Amino acid sequence: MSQTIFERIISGELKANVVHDDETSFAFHDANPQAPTHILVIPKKPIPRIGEAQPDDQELLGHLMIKVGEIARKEGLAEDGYRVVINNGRNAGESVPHLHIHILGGRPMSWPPG
Ligand code: DGP
Repeated sequence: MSQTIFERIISGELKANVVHDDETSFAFHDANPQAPTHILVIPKKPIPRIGEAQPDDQELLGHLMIKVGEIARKEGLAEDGYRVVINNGRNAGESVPHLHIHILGGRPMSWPPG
């Protein structure tokens, strides 16, 4: 299967504004930001979407969620708050088939989402 855009960002083939890089996870600013701060946290392992994660991925998923909190704190979002979003599939508007966790912050947000 051909590589997704996010695999090409992880490998360095495509440029991104990277905010985090470790053995199993990676994070960078979204190219089409929906808030003053909009960061994507992804696993290096190409899990297509959260609904296809497997029991073996439990530790990795926990790691990603811990990174979400760390990155949000580092980016100065913790005090005012931020939103964490995972779009899964067509109805949710998923556009890249590589699991990604959106961190959105820097402005108040409405609920329910559109
Ligand atoms: P989603 O709709 O949940 O699949 O979000 C995919 C996000 O990925 C979307 O907000 C825009 C972002 N994105 C797509 N292509 C690129 C890219 O080449 N670079 C960066 N930094 N972000 C991208």
